[in-house]
Amino acid sequence: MRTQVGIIGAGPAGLLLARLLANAGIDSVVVENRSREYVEARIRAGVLEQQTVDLLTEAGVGDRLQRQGLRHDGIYLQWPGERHRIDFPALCDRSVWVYGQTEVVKDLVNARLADGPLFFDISDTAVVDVETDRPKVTFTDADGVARVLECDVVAGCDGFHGVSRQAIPEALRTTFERVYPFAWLGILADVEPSTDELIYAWHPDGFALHSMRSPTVSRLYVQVDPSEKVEDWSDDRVWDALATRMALPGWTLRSGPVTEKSITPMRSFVSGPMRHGRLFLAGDAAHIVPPTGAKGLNLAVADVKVLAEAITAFAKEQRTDLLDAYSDTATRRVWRATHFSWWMTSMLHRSPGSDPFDDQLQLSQLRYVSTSERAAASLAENYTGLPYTT
Ligand code: FAS
Ligand code: PHB
Repeated sequence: MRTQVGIIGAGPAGLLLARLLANAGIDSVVVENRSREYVEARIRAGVLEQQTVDLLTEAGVGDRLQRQGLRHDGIYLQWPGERHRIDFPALCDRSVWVYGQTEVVKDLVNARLADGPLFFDISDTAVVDVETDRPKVTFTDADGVARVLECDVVAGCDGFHGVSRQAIPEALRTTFERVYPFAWLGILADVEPSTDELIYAWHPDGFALHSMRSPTVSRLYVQVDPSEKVEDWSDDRVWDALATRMALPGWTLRSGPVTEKSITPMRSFVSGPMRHGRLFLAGDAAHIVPPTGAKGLNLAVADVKVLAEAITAFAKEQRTDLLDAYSDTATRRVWRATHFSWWMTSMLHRSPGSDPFDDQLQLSQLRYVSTSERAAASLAENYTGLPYTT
């Protein structure tokens, strides 16, 4: 088979790249090792930056998002006895939108199936000849047929556990990693959210987050030890921990049937460069942020916006300057999101071995961000998404 761009991975990065390229009249083939049902059901991110919403809308995949997405003009920061709102429009004239990644992926899969080939359930994926001008993606398709996809460019959008990053010789790769001594246990529950906007709560027992997916579905998280297992946490234990950690006089946490429960480890990870020859990495294939800053999905979108523009300039005008600049351009934003996500995580989570001095530092930071307009504006502009040009 032959195409202009071979895309590995049908997550947000791979699917959005395929859409942006199709809109530019550039052919691509997307290959994915999971089923359609699996990728569309994978519970992940929930918060979209305004510019992510704008990009999806401009790309023609934002209709349902515009109808069902929930615009949020702020978040609450909480610590025992106090809850403060960070007012995004007042501080940085931007908002965010709550719309589950599962829904983004469904919208993008539907668009992709109309635009071009999308192979689900493949296996044995490999990237070869990336140092030549005829790189290839080899794989076995769902029918067990060995395939060779010849491309002009390969986009590695296959996430943290994919094969693309490994196709860059280890001697040429630099990785930075911080594994946090805690994880998030997340639940989906069929219950009306107990808040209009997200609550990020610091508590001596550990962090808690109240998010949501719709007016009838809540999404909540509690900080747990990374060694804990989902079966260690009954629904009642989760609800008790959430109620304790987000307690506030006059406020009640509504509970309801838990429909999904999972534990996500927390790490910061950056791998560079994000390009080797004709192979370009985007999204979690190149970087992972802890979800505290709601950056993961939005960072994947930002990578793909830059990469789509670079590939289009190459395909249409034989320009290589944007391709050559891609890794540096994308990595600059990756580090800004990595720092912000680390900062939000460090401010809100008690680590094992935290002492009263650590607690006071975190509480002082929370009070400062909640009461200083300048400090709050810094959080607001990062959380809602700095302009793509920075
Ligand atoms: P993805 O991992 O989404 O997609 C990669 C795709 O490549 C997958 O479909 C995978 O099946 C496929 N693939 C992998 N190996 C392959 C191979 N060899 N051949 C073919 N295909 C292959 N972000 C937030 O902002 N907020 C959150 O709350 C949040 N929660 C998360 C919870 C979990 C458990 C995880 C893992 C991530 C979470 N994230 C969150 C981050 C997440 O949203 C990612 O940033 C986002 O999915 C990045 O999208 P992609 O780069 O497309 O990677
Ligand atoms: C979510 O709704 O899943 C969510 C929201 C904000 C975060 C992380 C996760 O920071």
